[in-house]
Amino acid sequence: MGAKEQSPMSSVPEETLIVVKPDGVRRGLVGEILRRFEAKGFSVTRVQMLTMTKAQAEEFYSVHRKKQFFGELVSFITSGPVVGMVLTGRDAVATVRRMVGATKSWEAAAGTIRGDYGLGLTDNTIHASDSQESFAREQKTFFGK
Ligand code: 3AN
Repeated sequence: MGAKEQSPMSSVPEETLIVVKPDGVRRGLVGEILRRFEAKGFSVTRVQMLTMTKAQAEEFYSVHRKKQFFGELVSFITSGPVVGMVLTGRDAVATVRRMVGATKSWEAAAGTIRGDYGLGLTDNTIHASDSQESFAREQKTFFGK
């Protein structure tokens, strides 16, 4: 068995971070998003609402610094309050990203959060960490430690 594989009987919990973006908060989707992750079986182990500062947003999205949409992304994520949650459970990073859906909300599969609740790209309702390394950096940036 490879390092990433688990026996069907064992379940080593993993952590990931989701952030309900300003469009999701403005549209009153925090409860529905939280409900989906709890119903799936994840534990919400940390939660906070805040409005990101520009510096915090630039660090949060630092992997996209060179992209042409970086300025738009930072200005959008700082445009209003967001809600961050640490979710803990089996294979959390990959499982949560499947539940979030494709980046382009209009193409995201029905049944995913982006597929069910929006049509946006920059304003695509929710962020989810794409790896354990991203989770570690994003958690520190979001919560301050
Ligand atoms: P995901 O959030 O699905 O992992 P990434 O990591 O490729 O997507 O992009 C990070 C964020 O940047 C996306 N959630 C979206 O808000 C924004 N974004 C991605 N591609 C574009 C683009 N071409 N134009 C504007 N914003 C974009």
